[in-house]
Amino acid sequence: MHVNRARRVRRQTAAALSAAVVLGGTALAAGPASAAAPGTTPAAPAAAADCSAAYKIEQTLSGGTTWRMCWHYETAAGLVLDKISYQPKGEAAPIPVLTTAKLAQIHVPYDDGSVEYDDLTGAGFGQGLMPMNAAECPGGTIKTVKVPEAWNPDMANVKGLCVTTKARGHAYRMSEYQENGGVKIHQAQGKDLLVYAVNQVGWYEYITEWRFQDDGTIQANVGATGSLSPGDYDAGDGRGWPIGKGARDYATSHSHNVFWRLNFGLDGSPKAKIEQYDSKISPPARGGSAPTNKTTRTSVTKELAANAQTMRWWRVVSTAGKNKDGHARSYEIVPGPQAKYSGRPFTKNDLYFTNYKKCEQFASNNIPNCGAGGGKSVDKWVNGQTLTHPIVWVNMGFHHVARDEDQQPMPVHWQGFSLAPRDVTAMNPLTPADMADQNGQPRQGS
Ligand SMILES: [Cu+2]
Repeated sequence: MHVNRARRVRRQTAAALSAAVVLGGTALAAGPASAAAPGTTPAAPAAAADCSAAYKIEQTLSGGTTWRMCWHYETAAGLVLDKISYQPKGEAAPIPVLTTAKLAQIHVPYDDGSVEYDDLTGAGFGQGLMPMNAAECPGGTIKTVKVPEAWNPDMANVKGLCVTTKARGHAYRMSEYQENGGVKIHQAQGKDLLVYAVNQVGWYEYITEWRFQDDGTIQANVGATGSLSPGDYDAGDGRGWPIGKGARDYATSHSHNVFWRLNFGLDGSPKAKIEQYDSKISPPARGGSAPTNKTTRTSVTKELAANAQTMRWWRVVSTAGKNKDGHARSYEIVPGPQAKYSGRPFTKNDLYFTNYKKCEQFASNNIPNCGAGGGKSVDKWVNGQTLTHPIVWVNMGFHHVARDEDQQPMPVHWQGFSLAPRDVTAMNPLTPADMADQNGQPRQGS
């Protein structure tokens, strides 16, 4: 037997109540679960970000880079980051990067075909915001989040958003050989700003994490932890994995297909261009000593459902700003490791580029009404429109075949992608002052 929706909600509510008790809140027993009926989630995404002090995040990292953003919390989408800007040292003003960045769905189909969930819009993801204690936000601050339309009044205000920093290891290392025969080691240890929240859905707890690196890179990750659903221990070979003694207790395999929605605002403009790059390797030419590789650019001018391929990549290019080398600023989309699930039209592609439409907010089981024939999933929104204000949808699937180590608790498994700055600054934003003259012309060692 699989855990049905009602039971998942009950479990979630029970956990939320016990968490409230831990925090000293008053637990109410009455009916939040009854408010959990599908379709009751409010439709409209929140209006313009409230960026009063409580909703502002600003962090200068050790390399001199400052990230700024606003955050808000939506009933279905959970944590939403707005007006994200990046200001490395040497830039006079913040460089706007993203207008809005958020999760757009976590789709969880089970391998035996018994059930599939849309965790954001159909299973109460946003309602499951979990309180954190100081230990799980090391060195940071935990902000209080107001959960709109909270099913459980005791969980309407949750200390649930961690803002902290973390060492990343080497940002760079370089040996510089001096004329006197010595070696000067240039090295820097990188630092990231981390913003994360934990949402419980059924037996799972999802960590939604955003990392903002001092070198301009943004990473979006979702980590799944908590517990395997005990109601799903009935699969056989090929659909599950035995996690109890011997050939018993087969946990049903399933996928977590996580979608993100990115609304770029590079240099303050929603009008960006999308480019796809592909490389083709050919055998050595006659007389040549090695294979050749030619990289070509394709302008993506119309809505597109795109797929990763070896040596293929995409970037979102600013139409409003250039770096000090005169190159258009851009961010490259770097998918992480993934297992794409081909079972539904909206999971069949790794990326979707759609033209902005306010009602298009969730990759599947979309809540706002896009009108007759408007469609409920992102695949339907790729229908030939010219991209004047592109929205980027990233789909990263993880096929979870359980293992003995998954109990108990289940170790976090991560999936996500990066956005890498490409020509946002004229040089490495962490270049030390004594190498600032090496733009396009590195000094030769002696
Ligand atoms: Cu899983």
